[in-house]
Amino acid sequence: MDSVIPSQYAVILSAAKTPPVVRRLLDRKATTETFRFAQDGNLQTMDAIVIIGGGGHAKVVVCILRKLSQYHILGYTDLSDNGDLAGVPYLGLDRKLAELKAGTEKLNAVLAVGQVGLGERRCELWTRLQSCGVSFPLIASPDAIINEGVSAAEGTVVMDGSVINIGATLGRGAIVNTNSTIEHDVELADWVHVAPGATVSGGVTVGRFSMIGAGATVIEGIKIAARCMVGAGATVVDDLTEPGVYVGSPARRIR
Ligand code: JB2
Repeated sequence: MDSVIPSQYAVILSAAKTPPVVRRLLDRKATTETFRFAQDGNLQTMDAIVIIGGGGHAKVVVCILRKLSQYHILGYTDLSDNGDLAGVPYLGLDRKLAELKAGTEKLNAVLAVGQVGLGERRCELWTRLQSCGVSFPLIASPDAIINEGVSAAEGTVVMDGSVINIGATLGRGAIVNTNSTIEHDVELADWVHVAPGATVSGGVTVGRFSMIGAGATVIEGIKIAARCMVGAGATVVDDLTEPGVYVGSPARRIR
């Protein structure tokens, strides 16, 4: 089992007779750093991360981050204080990130404002926050299956139980939500959200900002344009060439 050493203990370590490797770590700007002993007994730093958004999606992201044991979660930002978020404290508004970034070499963030709808809002948020030097790593649940030959851009979040197969490419800020399937050679453009339990079959392309609703199925080879919203449980059997909302089986445009 890994043991986590919060930074306040690192200060105690510095006062004791400290091995050179530990001293090197302590000499770095450590305001947001935490250390842990990995299974091989070596001391490692944990990467500081801030959760953006404090709603339902954020809580699920917190659980995944904890399982990864790689990140020290500093807290979450939101438009207002939603109280304790699965044990994670509220830090303040998004401008808090610039302040935290000033005190550390590297600060990570995860965009955890999921919201059911098109991905424009997440893109706007990312653009604003990235300008203060924050990094958005790929966050992939250890309980997802990501097979060889998959590529994923920064800021993508892959949730528990999802399966992503060979040749799939995931764009920036994509959400591959719980128990969804992204088959071989699928292309998800930036800011796509595949909701829980959806199946995107082999060779499908999904355009920027589009969302595939919970439990929907897209059959193989289909092309979905940008800004399409596929309703929950829909079955997409024809290309969706225009932005719009598509529901039913077979999926038809309703607006
Ligand atoms: O600009 C923002 C901002 N705008 C909204 N900055 C920050 N830091 N936070 C922002 N938010 C916050 O995101 C809202 O104030 C709210 O607390 C949170 C969104 O929470 P909500 O529970 O409404 O949605 P969600 O995105 O966490 O979850 C939805 O989408 C998921 C994919 C839910 O419908 C879930 O059921 C779904 N699985």
